Amino acid sequence: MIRLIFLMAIAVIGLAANGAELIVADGQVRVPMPGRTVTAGYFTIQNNTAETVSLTAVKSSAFERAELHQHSHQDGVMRMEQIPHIAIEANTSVTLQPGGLHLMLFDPLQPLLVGESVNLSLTFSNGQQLELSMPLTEMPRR
Ligand SMILES: [Cu+2]
Repeated sequence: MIRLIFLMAIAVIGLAANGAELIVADGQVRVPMPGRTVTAGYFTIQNNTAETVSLTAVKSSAFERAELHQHSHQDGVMRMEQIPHIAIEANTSVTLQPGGLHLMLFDPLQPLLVGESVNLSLTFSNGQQLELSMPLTEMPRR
């Protein structure tokens, strides 16, 4: 029994150490335009592990649905499409930003106000899950 507890302790320490190897920074979620129910989220993922890790799923209790999207140019038209995952190669970072990779959020389940924040749960291909809080920011005017 003592041996089992010892092994479990090692497993927990292992997970904790692993937890520092994927870092999400500079997160923000835009407040939707008035009357709109779709918005976008942006952040940077730093992969400090020795292997490629993919972001495979995102959930938020503040939205009905979240999808990973990318922008592409087709025949001079800017389009966006859903992608199954975002891969971050070993010791690199990937930034989700306007005009590029982004998080698409659908159908808010709560009032969204600039300055408040929403929670996001990010699931990665290595089994790691990150629970994050990201500030709500104003949609830039065009
Ligand atoms: Cu999109």
